[in-house]
This record gives sequence, C-alpha cells and structure tokens, in this order.
Amino acid sequence: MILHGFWRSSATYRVRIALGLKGLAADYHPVNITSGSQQQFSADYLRLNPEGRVPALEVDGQVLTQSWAILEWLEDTHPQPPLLPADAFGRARVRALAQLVVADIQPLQNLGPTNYLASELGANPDQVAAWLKHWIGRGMAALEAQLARDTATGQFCHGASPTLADACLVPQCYAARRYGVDVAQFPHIARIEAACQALPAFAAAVPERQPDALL
Ligand SMILES: N[C@@H](CCC(=O)N[C@@H](CS)C(=O)NCC(=O)O)C(=O)O
Repeated sequence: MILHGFWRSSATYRVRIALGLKGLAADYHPVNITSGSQQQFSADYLRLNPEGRVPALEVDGQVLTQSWAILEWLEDTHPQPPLLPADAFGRARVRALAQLVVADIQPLQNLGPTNYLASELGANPDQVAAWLKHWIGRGMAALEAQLARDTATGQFCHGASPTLADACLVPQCYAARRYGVDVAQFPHIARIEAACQALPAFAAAVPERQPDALL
C-alpha cells in the first residue's frame, strides 16, 4: 500500500490513524499541497486523484480516494480490530459523528476554498481567520453537543474503544488549534482527544512526526 498525503492534512491524518489502529503499514509518498508547491495539481498526482486533493491510497494497482471511503475500505478488508460498532444504530451514530467533521467542517477549512476567499473574493487575512473560527467553532460546538447528550459516548466517541469517529475527531482538533479555536471549551471533545492521544496509533500519526513535516 502507498499512502499519498501531506503531514498537516487532516484527511491524510485520519487515514494514518486508521492504518495504525489496524496494525497496517503503508509506504508514504508526500504531496506538498502548500501554496508554494501545489504538487496536488501535478500531472503525476492528478493521474492518481483527478480532484487534486490528498489523500490517495494505492493498493495493488488500484487507487482509492476520499478519506472516508478509504476508512470504510480498511474496515471492510481488515475487520480486526473493529472501528465501527456491531449494531446498525451504533454504526449510524459513529458515521454521523464522523461526517459532521468530514462533510460539514473540514470542507470549510480546506486550503483551496480558503485561498479562494482571499485570492478571488478579496477577503483580507482577518476575514479569512474569522471565517475559519466561525465554521470550525460552530461545527465543533455541534459535535460537542452530540457527544454530551448521548449515553453511548464513552471514553471514546462511541463506547470504550476507538472508532472511525475518533479517527476524524483528533485531526479536527489539530486543525482547530491551528486556526485559533480553543478545543478546551469543548470538554467532551478535549477529554476524548486526550484518551486517543494516549494510544500508540494516534501518537504515531501526529503530523509533526511525519517525514515531510515542515517544522
Ligand atoms: N473529502 C476529501 C477532502 C480532501 C481534502 O480536502 N484534502 C485537502 C487536505 S486536508 C487537500 O488536499 N487540499 C488541497 C487543496 O484544496 O488544494 C477527503 O476526505 O479525502
């Protein structure tokens, strides 16, 4: 398996966590998506993912894109340890928590759209920062409320072992801090993040520990 990604990409970070939790190793091919490099739009990378976004996972000559599809594929093909609950309601809950991050928050903090705010719509840096804080703060407040109201929330997002929801929550906390959103204001999220970070798979996936980290 080859994981094409970027150290600070939250979508790539999700996949690193899930690979680690499954005990799987993948070769890592960095794709520098910063404005100065934009390797995601190189002809070579666009052949892997015509959308020009990371991550992409190459498996036996096939290319998987979209981090959520990759997480589900990992779960389908490597069911142990399970990262989705056994019951259908539980699976729906985990998917809903994860999609709050994957579908509702992350697209609004992504580099391409936020660069567009500045370059095409004339937003100044303060306005871009306000956009990021607003949408991340609003999304994470909703996630916090979901976790707070439900007895299915445990040491982790769902019960006493990590699920795909945790693999999405932790990278979102990382992005929130990067854009100046205080994670401590969300007590359930902060507590679950700490529980995750204590596990080796999460610790190994931290962006600053990746070979392409631009520190
Ligand atoms: N829905 C996609 C989102 C992928 C995505 O937005 N990736 C970001 C990094 S986290 C990216 O490649 N951004 C580069 C760009 O927008 O040009 C997924 O989950 O894989």
